[in-house]
Amino acid sequence: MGLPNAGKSTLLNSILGEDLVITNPKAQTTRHRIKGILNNENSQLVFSDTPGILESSAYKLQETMMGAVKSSLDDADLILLVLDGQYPKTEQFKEQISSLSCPVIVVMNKADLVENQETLNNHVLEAKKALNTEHVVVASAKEGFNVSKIVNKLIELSPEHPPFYDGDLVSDESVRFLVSEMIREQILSQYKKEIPYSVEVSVTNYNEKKNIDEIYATIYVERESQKGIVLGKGGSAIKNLGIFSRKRIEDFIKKKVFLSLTVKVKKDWRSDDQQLRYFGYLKK
Ligand SMILES: Nc1nc2c(ncn2[C@@H]2O[C@H](COP(=O)(O)OP(=O)(O)OP(=O)(O)O)[C@@H](O)[C@H]2O)c(=O)[nH]1
Ligand SMILES: [Mg+2]
Repeated sequence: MGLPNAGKSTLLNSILGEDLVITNPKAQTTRHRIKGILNNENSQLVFSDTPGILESSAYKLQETMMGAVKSSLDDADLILLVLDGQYPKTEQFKEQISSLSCPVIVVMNKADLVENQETLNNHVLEAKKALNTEHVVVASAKEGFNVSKIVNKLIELSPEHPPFYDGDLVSDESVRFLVSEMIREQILSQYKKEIPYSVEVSVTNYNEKKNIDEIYATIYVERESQKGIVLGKGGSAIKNLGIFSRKRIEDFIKKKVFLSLTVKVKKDWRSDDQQLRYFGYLKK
């Protein structure tokens, strides 16, 4: 758990050694609870990546995102609280952390961006005191610094239990879902202002062929004007989006991809229960 942009998803990818979940400098990148599984010789850790905690919700979508945080916390044996080491805002979590019954490990992330060692040391001391925990690890998810230390701590503090998942599975999410997220990741990178927040992506068809996977996806926007922006002049923006998305997906599935993107308007989908259910944000 942590605030938007603290580096939760980057940390999960670094732990897994794979770009499973999407990351971006824009806040509110993660919208769902997404599981990632780390299998070691004698252990299995099941992580839930969660959306960043918001103080208030302007859209129904954000309410469902906070529901995903809550369900993850309710299920967890251990909590990893990821803080931005530059501005840890420890006090903000004091009450919530004290109400949890499971152990909490605090990750003082983005250590590479904190220039002064003394500042970092002070942030660690403050976190230990405010959150009443000995488990504070200074780390950089982006550079992989101290990531194995976090994993070792998690294994040490985890309860013993038979594995939940078989073998080498890295996630129980469908490839369709992961692919739609990767397209959304490229939208976050390539479009400005409200576009990334107004967009949802859904894979409508996935045909696995011998040497190539054919993927058809629809990008939903809230208004007609946004459709024009996503397409760009003469379709130039969506063409670019297709190129970068295809590359991202190919790197992940390690196979050639044919990708076709369509844009549709679903008016005000972020505030509409029926649409949110359709996109998997609300239980059926
Ligand atoms: N320099 C530096 N950047 C980092 C580090 N960890 C994450 N970042 C960057 O911080 C930004 C946010 O990272 P995310 O992993 O998407 O953050 P998040 O907490 O999952 O954000 P939400 O999903 O919006 O809640 C990205 O641009 C990352 O590259 C780090 O240790 N050092
Ligand atoms: Mg995230």
